[in-house]
Amino acid sequence: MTALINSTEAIVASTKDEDLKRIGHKILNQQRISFNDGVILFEKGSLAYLGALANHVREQKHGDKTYFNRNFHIEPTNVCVFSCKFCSYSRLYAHKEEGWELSIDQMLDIVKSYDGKPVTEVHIVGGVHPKMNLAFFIDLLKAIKAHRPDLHIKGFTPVELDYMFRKAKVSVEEGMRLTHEAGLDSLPGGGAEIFHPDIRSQICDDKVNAEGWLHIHKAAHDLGMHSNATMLYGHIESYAHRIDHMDRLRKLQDETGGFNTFIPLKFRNKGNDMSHIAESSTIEDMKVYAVGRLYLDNFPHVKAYWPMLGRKSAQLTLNFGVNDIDGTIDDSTKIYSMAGSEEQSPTMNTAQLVTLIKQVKRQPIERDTLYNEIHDYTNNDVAEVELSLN
Ligand code: V47
Ligand code: SF4
Repeated sequence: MTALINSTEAIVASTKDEDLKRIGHKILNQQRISFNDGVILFEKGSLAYLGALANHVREQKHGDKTYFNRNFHIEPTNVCVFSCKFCSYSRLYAHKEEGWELSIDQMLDIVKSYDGKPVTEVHIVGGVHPKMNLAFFIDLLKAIKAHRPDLHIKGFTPVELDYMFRKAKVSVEEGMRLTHEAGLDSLPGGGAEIFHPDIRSQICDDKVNAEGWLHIHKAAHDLGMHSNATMLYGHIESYAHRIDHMDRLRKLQDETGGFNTFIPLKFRNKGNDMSHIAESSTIEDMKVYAVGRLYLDNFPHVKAYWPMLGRKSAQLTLNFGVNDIDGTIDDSTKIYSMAGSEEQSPTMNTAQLVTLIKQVKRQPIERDTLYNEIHDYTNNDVAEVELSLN
């Protein structure tokens, strides 16, 4: 690793661009980069330069450790009162017969289907159904916890929570307290999209705004809960909009320290109202991960969500700042396969994921939601990994 750090110093020293050199020195000296620095990195940073810096920071924080978590998803419904232009998944209430809506018993059956399996987390997220209210979700949370108390429930974006709290006429703080007491352990990162109103008004005009999203995460952090943050990139946003998004996250993280993970989400263009927009290149994808790692100096983890990005690109991100790959165990979420991800059947078992990480000489570590290490697979071969699952 020392050789790598020295080689990063050499790359910074040899760059001809004075701005990039200045920013590179800041990063090597562990100084925070500014808003303008972030924009400059996007504008002028080559893939090699950004990759070297992001990998340097990644290895300083985590060495070769690459985390994954065994979880499963529940999508209560794809019926949604909102109409985000990038969404390929939702059905309006008026067409609800084209969608699905699960009862509490049906969702509990999904949880029960994992009985005896070594999953540590359930991720619950879906559309905003006008009839699924706060009381319904409180009953769901209680039912899951009664059945399997050790299962960490990561659920509901501020889009869903804002709607259910407003309908139930409770404040954000009260709503978060009620859901937390019922069993909600942490919040996933969805619904963030791009915070800046100039973009948000064009792609998801009618759902919770940036302030509302951040308020709900802050209320969760104030209760001691942790959460993630996503950024939907690669559509109509500019570099400055991306940095503005990260800047708002960085500021809240300075205040609360409650975010675990930043998850850039690549916009996929199939079957939605933004299909005319070309998808970003793999080079651009890697740059987003790298700048995310460099700008969000107070976020411990950066995650690639492979069902959306594809396996090979996810592997590549491990050299561009990423230290976490999400998605194992029948992770059959529909949101990406419906939006045109190449992963039409997004399932990968633990042995496959471990192999994927080892192929690029990183250290596969199973974690729980809060990044407690469960098992280091470095010295297990694939056959042993498979055996350990039986
Ligand atoms: O908020 C919707 C995105 C998100 C498209 O916290 C799209 O661990 C690309 O947030 N192209 C939901 N993206 C998923 C999500 C998530 C996923 C995995 C892990 C975690 C976590 C969170 O999906 C939405 C939206 O930003 N999305 N449509 C699309 N066409
Ligand atoms: Fe509804 Fe979420 Fe789709 Fe927006 S992204 S339409 S809030 S399901």
